[in-house]
Amino acid sequence: MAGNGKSATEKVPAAAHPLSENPTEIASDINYHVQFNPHFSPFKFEPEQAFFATAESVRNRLIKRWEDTFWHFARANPKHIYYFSMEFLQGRALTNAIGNLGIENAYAEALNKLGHELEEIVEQEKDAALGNGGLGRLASCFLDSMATLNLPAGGYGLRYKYGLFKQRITKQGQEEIAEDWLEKFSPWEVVRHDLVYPVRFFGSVEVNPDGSRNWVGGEVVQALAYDVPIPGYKTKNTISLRLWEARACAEDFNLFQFNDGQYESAAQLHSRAEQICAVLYPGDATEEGKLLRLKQQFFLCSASLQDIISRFKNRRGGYTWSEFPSKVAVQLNDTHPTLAIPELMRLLMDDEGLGWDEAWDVTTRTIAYTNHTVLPEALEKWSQPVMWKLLPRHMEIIEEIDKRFLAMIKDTHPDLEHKLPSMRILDHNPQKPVVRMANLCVVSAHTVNGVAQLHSDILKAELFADYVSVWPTKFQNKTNGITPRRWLRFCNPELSNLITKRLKTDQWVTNLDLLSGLRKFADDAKFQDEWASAKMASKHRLASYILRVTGESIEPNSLFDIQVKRIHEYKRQLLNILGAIYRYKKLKEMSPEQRKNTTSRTIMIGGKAFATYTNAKRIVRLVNDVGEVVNNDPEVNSYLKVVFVPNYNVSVAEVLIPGSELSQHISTAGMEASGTSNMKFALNGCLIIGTLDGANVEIREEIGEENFFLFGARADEVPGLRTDRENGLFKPDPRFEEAKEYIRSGAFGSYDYNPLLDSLEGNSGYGRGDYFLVGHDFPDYLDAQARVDEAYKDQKRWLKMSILSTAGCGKFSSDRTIAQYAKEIWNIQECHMP
Ligand code: B1H
Repeated sequence: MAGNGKSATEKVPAAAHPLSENPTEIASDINYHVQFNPHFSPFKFEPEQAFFATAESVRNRLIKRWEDTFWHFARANPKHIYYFSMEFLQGRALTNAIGNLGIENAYAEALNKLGHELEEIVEQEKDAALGNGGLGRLASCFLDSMATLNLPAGGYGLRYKYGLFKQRITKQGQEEIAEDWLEKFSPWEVVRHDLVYPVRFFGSVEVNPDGSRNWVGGEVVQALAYDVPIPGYKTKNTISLRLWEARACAEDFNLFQFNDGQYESAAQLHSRAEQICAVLYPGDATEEGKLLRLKQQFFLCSASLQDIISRFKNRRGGYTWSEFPSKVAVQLNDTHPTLAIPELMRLLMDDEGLGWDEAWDVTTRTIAYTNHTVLPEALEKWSQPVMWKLLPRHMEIIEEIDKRFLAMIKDTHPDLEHKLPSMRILDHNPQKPVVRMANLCVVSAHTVNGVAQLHSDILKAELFADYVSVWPTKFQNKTNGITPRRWLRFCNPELSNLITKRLKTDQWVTNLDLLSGLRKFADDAKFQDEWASAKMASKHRLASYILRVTGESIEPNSLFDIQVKRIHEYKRQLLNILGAIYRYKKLKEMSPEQRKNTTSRTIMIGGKAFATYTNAKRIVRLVNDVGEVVNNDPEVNSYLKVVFVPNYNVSVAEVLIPGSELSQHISTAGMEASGTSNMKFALNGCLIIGTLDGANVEIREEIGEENFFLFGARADEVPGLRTDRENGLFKPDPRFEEAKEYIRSGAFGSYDYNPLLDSLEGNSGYGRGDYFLVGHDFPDYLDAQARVDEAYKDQKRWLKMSILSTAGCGKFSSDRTIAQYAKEIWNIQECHMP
């Protein structure tokens, strides 16, 4: 999608000589990069140097396909989809690139010739962690599927200097360290020095004699494009992730002040510009932090839309604005890029001279919105005074959208008039007037979707219920998915080779429904043996990893039980660790003989806590404190270990998930919009213990209820249970009291866990009165865990369930999700490179 000049009409250049796939020639190409693209002192060819040279060699192969794809799209001129996201959690790129290009063996051999092992070289790469969790990783899986499905598509995001923080675990719990993913450089990005757009902040609105309006003054920063190639699997199509970096204009550097020795004030505007892309999520506890986050959001929207409009205007054969929506689709990844709505209106009206109605028609037919959460604290609301200051023209436009929405409802849905205070975009609460971003999205987008069936149903029945009668066809479901390339084919070679051997085809990698062909082998003893060996290889790899990063030695013959995700009270890591504590206490009470009849477990918990989320940090500390006691208790530690896996990220997930046997997806029902790691685990033959929440519901439907360890309250029971609790009707199970009491007794050290435990007591309020129903679900959870222990004792039964898990995961390919978005929301077709 490069280029906004007249390039689209130029002659397509002749194809360059194809890049060799011969290992000897690849080796000499890698050597070439070491020599002529030197980033290090000469004659160093350690793994790190080998990684950068290898990545550059691979990148050149991608660049050829990338250029060809760009020209192909330019000629065919299809409708494009642009995925706007504040987060892309790409992880590492090398294995994925050579895997998608189908040249992993050639590169492995080439590196051997140079005295290196591919596995070791791959480990040198830093994760591109430009995201927090599921929402960001989903965006990256979507890009992989868009490229693989040959869709004319691209992603727009920000090039944060520091991605998600690195987590270090000390005796005190979690410590955050800035993650310098660009410390050396990223071999994958290409800076486009010719793609620069001005983005304005602050200033004022000027009214022209003809009544048109202009946003002027304030401060202007430059958005500079960095492109990352996204190769499709077994296709030449290679699309772009375009990340914007903020730069100050040269004129903003005050030479006069600098020469006068006032270095800091001379560079003030420069450092202000640099702050915009400095960190992934600037803490928003302060007003400065909030303003910076808002600036980031606007910066993404403005630069991306200017880029899209410039490309639209330069396309072959001219343009009329009314056909913009038949050439451009924009998908908003949650409300974070909502400002695309008023910004597109502004660009069309103030810069292109369209009237309101025409601009509104174009905008609303272009933009669609995905909601990813119903948690009230995650529903964005921006202060009106802050918005008026930073984006005065946009606030005028938002006021007008709000005004017209009110008029429309009064006119066409008078029955809804009494709902307008909560339905409208502007909340004029005098204490705290805000703009409700989700409402702006619902009013303006042509389609609104949730990310799993249950979540989409909740959106229609609760969060957006009042809008459904106004726009009955606006609301859709698109159940999330994951890319089978990264999350099975590449991260689990043993299992994927076995699957390919059994199915006698590797077509499942792009047609995941073919996995259902494994069902008929679920009872086959030979296949079960092979399945067990493949799993064991991954368990050994996982055990070595744990030993390396924690010093803890874990037993590959124990049941590997994993919960990895962001630490949040609604995800209920506390339920997991209370269960582990109860298990430990019971093991202590048993005789040695009794212990021998139990199922040995290794419980692994990992995830990052937001730096200012105190209870989440207490949970991290508790898991570590419990591990310290349990793992050093010689009576018990061959039956139970509790390990906190530090610094959970995409590449750690690629080691953990293949080696898992049981994974926990145990959120309070109705609170996890979808979850996507549940799909990754199930795809890798891991059984799930979980609640009826998010995509768990659909996973259980697909793999069969007998292969899923279900427990806990249902979403529709939750409000009643909370009311009961408030009315003093909750009777805690004695086992729950026993587990909490064990912590209070100091069994896991002297740290004061009372504030955390107190969140499980009382009878009312968010975060008090056990809002997340840990106490209510605890007995049912223990029963489900007992069923797990029993099932694991029968290895044939367990293996059958494991095979059926994988076999039932066809639906959860992001290829299926993206095909549905393409057809049902974007109305775009594939544009396959010959
Ligand atoms: C999800 C977020 C999110 N939902 C605010 N919402 C953020 C909200 O930086 N912020 O301000 C960042 C992220 N993330 C997740 O999206 C859901 O919790 C998961 O259930 C879901 O699977 C995932 C992808 O749809």
